[in-house]
Amino acid sequence: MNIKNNIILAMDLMDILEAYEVVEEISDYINTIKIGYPLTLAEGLESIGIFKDNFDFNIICDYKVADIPETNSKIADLTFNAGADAIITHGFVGEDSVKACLDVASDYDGDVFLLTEMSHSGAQMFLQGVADDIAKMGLEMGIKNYVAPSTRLNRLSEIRNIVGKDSFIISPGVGTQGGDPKDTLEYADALIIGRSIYASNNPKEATESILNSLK
Ligand code: O7M
Repeated sequence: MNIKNNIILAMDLMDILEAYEVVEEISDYINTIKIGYPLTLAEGLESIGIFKDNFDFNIICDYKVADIPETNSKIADLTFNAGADAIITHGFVGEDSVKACLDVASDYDGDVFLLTEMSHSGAQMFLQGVADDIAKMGLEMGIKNYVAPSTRLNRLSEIRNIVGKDSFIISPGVGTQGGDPKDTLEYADALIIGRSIYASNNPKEATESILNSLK
């Protein structure tokens, strides 16, 4: 995926008009947004089409899909049918569930991002222990796109080692959760950034300041 300035806006505002205003303000700097449950549950799957049609952005749907294969297929089908370019799936549910997302994605010529380890501290309780195996499974399945945390660079670096330099890693936890943009890009291909931009008083300046910090 071609991600302008290596920044993905995590659009977790729950009002479509507010979300639209923020995106409009920074649309010179980004071409990719991540839409998750907050906006989708508040405003519907139509949110995807609104950003796709008006900005022609890449839309990554962060539904952290984690169900049995049959249910994953339904979720992925609805998501791509609504205009998404990519869907994010959990890996801990196992190969058959992840494959269900891959199969639907290929029908739509879409992408799947495999979530390995998460950025919050609770991820260390259970998920961290299997994250390397999730990454290895992804590699064996031929998956090219991964999500790994910017809040623990040692873990991000380890996951990069596993998936290799040809894989594409996007990394959340930058800014508000403590991850550093420049350091993260040593290992990741793009940053997922939410509140540091959309909750700022001036999203455009906030984005410019992040871009300056990357120089
Ligand atoms: O920059 P923030 O903290 O406001 O937002 C981070 C976004 O990334 C938000 O949408 C989270 O749901 C998401 N995220 C994490 O913060 N940590 C993770 O481990 C994984 C994700 C994510 O995007 O998963 C795919």
